[in-house]
Amino acid sequence: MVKQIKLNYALGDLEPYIDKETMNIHYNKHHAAYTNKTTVILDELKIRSNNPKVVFKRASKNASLRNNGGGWWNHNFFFEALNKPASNKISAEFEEVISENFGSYDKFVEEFSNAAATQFGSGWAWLGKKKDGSLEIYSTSNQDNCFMDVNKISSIPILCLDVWEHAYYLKYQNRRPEYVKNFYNVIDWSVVEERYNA
Ligand code: MN3
Repeated sequence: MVKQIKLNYALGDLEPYIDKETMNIHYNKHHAAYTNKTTVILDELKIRSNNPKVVFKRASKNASLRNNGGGWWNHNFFFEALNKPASNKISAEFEEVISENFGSYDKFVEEFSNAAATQFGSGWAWLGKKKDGSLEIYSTSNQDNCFMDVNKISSIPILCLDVWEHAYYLKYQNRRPEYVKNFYNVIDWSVVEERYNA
């Protein structure tokens, strides 16, 4: 049985950047549905683990697991690294890491935003840590992630952004770039830094 993470904030706490109603539908409807379906699928497949490396090993062979399982895991990872705008300061140490990799924090924002904006249709933008410790930015389609055998991404994710329309359409309609721009106000950098150091 897989679970949704408990949010460290109330549904309305990400306002004005992500509105309460979007969070409500996103977490309580979309994410809950992906999670429930994933539990059923894993049960049928007799997969007892909730480790993404195990769960998604043969994702290419099962579209339902790929779509619903990706929806379960990706949203947990996404919601876990969000928090109230006021509490989200990047540490000097981690800003240095970002600068070493991308030139500056602003350059990182530019590159990540570009990945999010240019992902055609539904999908995700990701920041990943490679084996040599360096960081890379990429995007995936639909609910795909790096643990699936459908791609050759080898870095470990430390941050992601949902760019499905359901993540922003109520508030932003077709203005995905504006949603992406506002995302940086609600990133919980302490979670991202912890993942980087893990
Ligand atoms: Mn979503």
